[in-house]
Amino acid sequence: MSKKRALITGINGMDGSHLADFLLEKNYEVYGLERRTSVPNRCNTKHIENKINFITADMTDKNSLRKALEVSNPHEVYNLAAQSFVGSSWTLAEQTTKVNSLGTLYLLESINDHNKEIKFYQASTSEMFGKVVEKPQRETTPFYPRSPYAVSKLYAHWMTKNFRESYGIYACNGILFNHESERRGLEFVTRKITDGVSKIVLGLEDKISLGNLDSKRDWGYAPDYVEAMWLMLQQDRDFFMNNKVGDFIIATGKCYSVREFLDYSFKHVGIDKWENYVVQDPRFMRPAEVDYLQGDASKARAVLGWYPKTTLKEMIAKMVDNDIRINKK
Ligand code: NAP
Ligand code: F7E
Repeated sequence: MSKKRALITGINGMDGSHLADFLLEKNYEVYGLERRTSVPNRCNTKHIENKINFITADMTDKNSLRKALEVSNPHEVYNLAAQSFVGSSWTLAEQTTKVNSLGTLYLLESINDHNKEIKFYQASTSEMFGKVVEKPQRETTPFYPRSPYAVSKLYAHWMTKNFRESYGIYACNGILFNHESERRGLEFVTRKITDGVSKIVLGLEDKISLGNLDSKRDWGYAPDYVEAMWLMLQQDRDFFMNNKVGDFIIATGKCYSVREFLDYSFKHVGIDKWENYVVQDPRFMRPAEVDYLQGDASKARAVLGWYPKTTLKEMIAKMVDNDIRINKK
């Protein structure tokens, strides 16, 4: 039997690279959409570089997406590309909207033109719940986005639903809560902390500068979460369309503050009082904050058989140890 083909946008990002690992393991032919950069940006995919069919395209350039579909002719498309950093979305509101909102529209329209049988995964986000109106958040919880990033993702979320209902496309929204890994970008709070802890323990730095320490997040491990993306696209088409099972919360159900994340990270290297090494800097505060996110993934467990496998402490240990290894060099 010929291999299944998957096209991943944002292949070199954290999730894109973990999903590529996962799909290669399942014997997929993997096509990775990457944007043109002056210096190659394949740190996360270096180890599988020769197994991926890279395609240069850009989410803001519809024609390039159309060509990417022609070249890859995929069975499944995973739309992971985004301006994904909430903190920058106020200064980059227009670019965030072009990539995250219009980019998704262009991709959906191109799929509709190219082949309606393609199964489509959209990277939706818990940020859409923003100023939460219910705890924990479920698929039925109303949205209240609090940043240009969240607003842009809400557009893409509804457009994905709209293409499902208007054109019968198997288009699925994974509403993923925060997930992290050793490949997380350095500006996100978890990696900023694990990288900072590693530098402190190695004597390279003496403090970490952070913003709001009171916000709470439901943090999972990215390699666990890419499995959920794949499972969402493996449902029977008729069952999917008839039961409107298309949107899923993916979360651990557990909620911790940034302070608790600091506590676990420093304790991992034997430091009990993290307060001695952390300073608050207004530069890292946001114009509007999301205070509390906690997801209820019981629908994913019931329909997909998915559940998170890695605990927060296990993930922190992996991230800190990895950063110590990198920063020792
Ligand atoms: P990430 O590491 O920031 O990766 C995003 C990828 O998108 C990068 O590879 C980036 O390319 C690419 N990209 C940005 N602009 C592009 C453009 N104009 N054209 C083509 N590619 C472009 O993000 P992630 O954490 O893996 O997240 C994956 C997706 O899930 C994103 O859509 C994010 O919004 C969403 N999400 C993430 C989380 C989370 O906690 N991680 C939770 C919910 C949803 P470069 O490598 O060139 O920068
Ligand atoms: O912030 C606080 C910050 O930037 C988490 C993205 O993947 O998950 C991510 O968005 C919290 C916020 O992630 C610093 O104010 C304190 O309350 O790590 P973050 P995020 O904004 O939750 C969602 C689900 C996505 O969809 C996004 O793409 O930590 N915080 N001090 C800080 N955050 C950062 N980055 N830096 C600090 O110094």
